Amino acid sequence: MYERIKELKKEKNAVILAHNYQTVEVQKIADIVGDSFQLAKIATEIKADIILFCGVKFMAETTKLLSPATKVLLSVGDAGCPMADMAAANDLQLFKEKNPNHLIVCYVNSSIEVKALSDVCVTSSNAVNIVKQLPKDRPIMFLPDQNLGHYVQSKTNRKIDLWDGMCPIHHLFLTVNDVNEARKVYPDHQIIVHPECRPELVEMADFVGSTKALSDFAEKYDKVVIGTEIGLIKMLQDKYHKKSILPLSEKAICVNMKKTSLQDVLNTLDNESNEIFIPENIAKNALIPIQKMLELN
Ligand code: CIZ
Ligand code: SF4
Repeated sequence: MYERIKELKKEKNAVILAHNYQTVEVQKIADIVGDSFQLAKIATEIKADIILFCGVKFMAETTKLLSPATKVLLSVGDAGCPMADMAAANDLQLFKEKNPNHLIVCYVNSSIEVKALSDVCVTSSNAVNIVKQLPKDRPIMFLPDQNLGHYVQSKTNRKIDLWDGMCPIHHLFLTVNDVNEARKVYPDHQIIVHPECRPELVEMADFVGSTKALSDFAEKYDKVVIGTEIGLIKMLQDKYHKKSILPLSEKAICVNMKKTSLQDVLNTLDNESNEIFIPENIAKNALIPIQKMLELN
């Protein structure tokens, strides 16, 4: 299958991008593996006719926004993000009507319609840095992730209103008990977690960061327990055979991220299916918060 996919890639002048949470076998066929924004940005520098994004929908949409002339395909048509679905554009519109003075900060894990209503977009890598630069006299609404919003608030001393959303994987399947247990069993390991985890768990960790920051950390240390989606941990275990890299919990599996198989990669590329289309008026407005992020980053 690898050979067939490679042939198709050449034939169609296609590039395959895979998110850090994809399975190792899918990451191995990808040209580039990274976090969603890293990948969307790299995509603008690639000269390809087709970009096949192995991940979830909002990631392929961000890529399409930044590379509008390229055909962007999503590896599996119904791979979505439950957290992104927790912020509906019409609810945000209502909030804006009632709170016209608020600056709307959206996490990149949001729908394209929500982005189109936001002032600035952030990722888990740059959220703190960007919020620090926002005008101090405006209140902030952060959505959809209450946990990342809470983390940003703790690092910036800004009063932030938090949307009632969260990532079920990080919020429900990574617990304070898991940290207590890991400290007991692996006292010589660093415990590092993603800011989508609950605040009480974030406070207990030795380091908090995006998937990119967690990977960079694991490059420097030989013994780490990582609290995030299992795909990143499997990727790092595969890369650093000799290190002790352990998951904080084996239960933190994002079903949507795991929908993509090698067969899907092959079929999607072969049939050029699951193409991402963004209506022009939405694309125009959704690009504004993304460009603002690039400018402030
Ligand atoms: O932006 C991404 O790729 C996500 C979802 C998380 C991260 O920390 O990289
Ligand atoms: Fe969405 Fe959480 Fe899955 Fe990331 S891990 S795609 S935030 S549900």
